[in-house]
Amino acid sequence: MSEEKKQVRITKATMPAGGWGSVGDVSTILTDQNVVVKDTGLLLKQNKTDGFACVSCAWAKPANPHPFEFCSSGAKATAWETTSKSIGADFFQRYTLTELEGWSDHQLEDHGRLTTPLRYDAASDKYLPVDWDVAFNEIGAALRGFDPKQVVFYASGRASLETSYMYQLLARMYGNNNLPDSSNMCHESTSVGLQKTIGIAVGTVKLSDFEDTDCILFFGQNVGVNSPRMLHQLQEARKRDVPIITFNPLRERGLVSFTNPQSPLEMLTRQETAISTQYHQVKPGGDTAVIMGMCKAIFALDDAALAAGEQRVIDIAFIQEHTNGFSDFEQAVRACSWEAIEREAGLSQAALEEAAGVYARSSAVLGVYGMGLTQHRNGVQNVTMLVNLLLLRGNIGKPGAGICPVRGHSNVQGQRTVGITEKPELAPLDKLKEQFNFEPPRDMGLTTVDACEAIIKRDLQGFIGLGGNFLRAVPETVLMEAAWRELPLTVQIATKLNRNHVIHGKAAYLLPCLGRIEIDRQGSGDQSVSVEDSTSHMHGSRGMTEPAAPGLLSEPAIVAGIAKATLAPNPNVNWDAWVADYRVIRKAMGVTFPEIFKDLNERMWTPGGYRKPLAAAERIWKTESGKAEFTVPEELPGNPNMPGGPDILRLFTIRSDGQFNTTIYSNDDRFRGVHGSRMVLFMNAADMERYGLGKGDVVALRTHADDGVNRRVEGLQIVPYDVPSGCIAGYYPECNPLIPLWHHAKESKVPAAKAIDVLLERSHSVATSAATSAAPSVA
Ligand SMILES: Nc1nc2c(c(=O)[nH]1)N[C@H]1C(S)=C(S)[C@@H](COP(=O)(O)OP(=O)(O)OC[C@H]3O[C@@H](n4cnc5c(=O)[nH]c(N)nc54)[C@H](O)[C@@H]3O)O[C@H]1N2
Ligand SMILES: Nc1nc2c(c(=O)[nH]1)N[C@H]1C(S)=C(S)[C@@H](COP(=O)(O)OP(=O)(O)OC[C@H]3O[C@@H](n4cnc5c(=O)[nH]c(N)nc54)[C@H](O)[C@@H]3O)O[C@H]1N2
Ligand SMILES: [Mo]
Repeated sequence: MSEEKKQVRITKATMPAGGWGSVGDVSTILTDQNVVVKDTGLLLKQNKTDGFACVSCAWAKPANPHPFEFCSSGAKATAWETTSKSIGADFFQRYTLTELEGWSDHQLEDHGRLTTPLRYDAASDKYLPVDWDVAFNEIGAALRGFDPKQVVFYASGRASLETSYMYQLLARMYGNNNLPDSSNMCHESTSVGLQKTIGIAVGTVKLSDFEDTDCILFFGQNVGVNSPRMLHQLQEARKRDVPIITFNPLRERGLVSFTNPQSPLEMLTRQETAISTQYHQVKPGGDTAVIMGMCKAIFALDDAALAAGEQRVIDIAFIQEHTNGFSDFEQAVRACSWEAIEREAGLSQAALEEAAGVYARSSAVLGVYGMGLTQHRNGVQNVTMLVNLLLLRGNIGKPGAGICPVRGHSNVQGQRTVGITEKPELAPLDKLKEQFNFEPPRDMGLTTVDACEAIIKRDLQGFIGLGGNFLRAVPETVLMEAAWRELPLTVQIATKLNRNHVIHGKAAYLLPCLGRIEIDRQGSGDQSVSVEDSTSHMHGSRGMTEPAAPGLLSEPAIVAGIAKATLAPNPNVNWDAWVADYRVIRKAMGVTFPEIFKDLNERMWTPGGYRKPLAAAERIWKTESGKAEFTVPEELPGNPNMPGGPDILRLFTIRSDGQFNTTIYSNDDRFRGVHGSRMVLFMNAADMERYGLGKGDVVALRTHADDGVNRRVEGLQIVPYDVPSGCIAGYYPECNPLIPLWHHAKESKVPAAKAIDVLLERSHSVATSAATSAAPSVA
């Protein structure tokens, strides 16, 4: 293989998560982003009842917060949003959009906040300033000319409950349910799987369950980077000697050990808490097999207990009273061979028995998980398998137990709650009809994958993006980028410039908005907003810093601007009154969703937030049978979900600690010891030897699929890493050109970003740090 230019620097990453490393990291980004030093007091207001809800992850915000209730990831997100760097009309005068296409994700966003509304000018190939009213009127006129079914209203999980409520109403009054959300690429497997089995679409766990639990199972979630504040709960659990059993193909630093950067004593004495008591490096996609194995081991323990006349290991009283489908599930588990389980899980029977033994001895168990379960062809099944495991011992609906999907964007769960959904049955359409006197559309809307299919088929006319970087986050980059340019209209509401703006539709508008941390001044005074966290608690959030520019509008104002210019006037919806005073929006939300949002104006300031009603947490099962459902996995171990072969490697895409999704703060991945480049592949030493590769060698990847599309990513440098043999890891979004659009979860349609079958090839180019980081072609 090629011996080419090396730019990546690989160091030994031995520091614990948290610790001095994270402090250094935070000060670097505060300095780089020129965050005014007096504003760093801002961090003290992060996730506090009288402060602002962090714009990074959705993890729960406690009622009695730590003095510094933020983590290095949250501090970076705050610095990135409150940066004093900004770009205005002069910036866009300097560069054509074709030139900007050559910029990296990092370069585009690093220039700072967008400050002025822009409209694409084809003659100069530039974005030129446009007045807000002109932009709204032109967008409205275009939308009125389109077939409403051919327009998509995407949302990226960050906008507040208030904005999101207005946005879904805009789409429905316009005439569609085309409301895909970033959760379509994320925890949709959770929403589908949990709805089917326990009758609610969200987790059942709250923070106090971490105090009451005596065992935590941790599947496919990188807590040290993606939800670091949860390390406090894990550290406290470890201090009580609670076992934490982790399943993850990579040994992630945050799951190995943690030093609390907010504890002076721990920092000075360099104390570390070991987080995982067992660490099982499962093969990507092997979790259904893992859980099958654990259930099989539990049935064996139960058989032995029965034979010895001892107390049973499964909770038979719970199973009889609360569940349906147990005997079919039991049969399927008993019929499944250990040999098949071991092969698919990549773990031994002994290892799975060890994990099951701890589970069987524990009386209250939490099942925590993330993208490692959901972003697979069998992502929904992975989730329902975890439910099966928990149900076996009654571990849902009692203190210290439950299922805990760790959500991504800070309000992604809340957006679904207020009606941003393509599934009409999940929105209170009758209520909306009565409240606003219009006929809501009843047909199924487009998911993210459906929207991509429609765009590729040239069946879509307009795309409105409430935040996000859709084009960069979705699979099938090459076909998507080509089709995107032919969209008649793209409108992006955003804080920072990204690739989804420089690649644009024929008519294109870029509308800059206030971020959540900024003071939002409207007619009735400074406004607050609300969000929902991963544990279904609602919180108020107040902006604290001066807006990045005087001309910015708030997200509610932009949604209202588009709505007024697009829809026929409706006396029941006074968009202006909503924008003038967000309390009025919250009142309307309370009318639509009385059980959840009644008195939101007062309740949103409850310390620690207030929780929406969750039937399953009370052991009320809103399923068809009225019981919690055991489900038999459709794909038993032994049916791999993609055809394999000796030369095929299974790629899974991961995040570094230098990014928030497609926002790339830096090219360094401190926890994994990689510096200076994201164009890398993490590979097992045995595989490197098999392929004759050395550290830093440059290769290309091609997707193994026989659909006639050539999907390639060039210029990836090899990093030796402790990852199971036959599997490799690469970064998201750089590897997205390798994911076929059809390669998504059944039922939930979440792109299967964690198990892509690829072939390793000689690279045509040296290592790149380039914008697109890929030059694939279509055969
Ligand atoms: N700092 C920071 N915070 C973030 C984000 C960010 O990019 N940066 N993104 C936010 C968003 S939108 C989301 S959804 C969450 C994502 O947070 P996570 O759910 O943690 O998502 P990932 O980091 O993509 O992957 C999680 C882990 O899954 C493991 N994994 C991969 N394949 C498998 C598998 O088959 N089985 C198992 N058991 N494990 C597997 C990977 O090694 C990785 O450690 O984080 C949110 N928070
Ligand atoms: N291969 C692979 N692909 C993946 C994943 C993976 O693990 N692997 N993960 C998937 C997941 S879990 C997700 S959630 C998606 C993420 O997909 P998206 O949510 O679409 O992408 P982000 O990168 O979070 O969006 C970043 C942009 O949001 C805008 N923004 C930031 N703050 C605000 C704000 O306050 N208001 C507005 N209006 N705009 C704002 C900025 O312009 C910024 O450039 O990607 C998915 N794609
Ligand atoms: Mo996500």
